[in-house]
Amino acid sequence: MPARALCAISALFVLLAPPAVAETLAEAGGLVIADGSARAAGAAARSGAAYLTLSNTGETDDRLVAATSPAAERVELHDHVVDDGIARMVEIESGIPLPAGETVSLEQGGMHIMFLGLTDAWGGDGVPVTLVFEQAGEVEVTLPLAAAPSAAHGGDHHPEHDSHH
Ligand SMILES: [Cu+2]
Repeated sequence: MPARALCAISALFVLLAPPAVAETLAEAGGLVIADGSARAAGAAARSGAAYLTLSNTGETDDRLVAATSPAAERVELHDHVVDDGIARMVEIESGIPLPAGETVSLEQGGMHIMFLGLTDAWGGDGVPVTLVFEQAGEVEVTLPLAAAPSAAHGGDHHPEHDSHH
């Protein structure tokens, strides 16, 4: 890709970025992985969710096909759907498409990386995750751990932990 195009994209990104600095976690191929965070579903939760921004600055479509982590027994790619006014999570079986030139955000209330059965590797300096891309291959990142949400409201409780009303 010409350097000029990269500059244009960077400039745009800076303009659109929130006041909190967008922190790049990793780059691989044309992919830029930024703004990562992970949080447990609650103080005593055995599940958690992670969010990040995936920018495909390359010229080839890519796809996030899976994620693995020693911090959980199972890691799945999830989305939220609303059935009869009730939000629930579904696994994204086919992965998350990352079209060339586009930025895809995994954020609260939307797509996320789901951690089921948290292990001792969850916490401390962050949550280690290996992202598996169709084109870019495996990319390791460490996602900063955010405080668990209050019990009042949270969009990412796994159903069996969702005890609020
Ligand atoms: Cu989920």
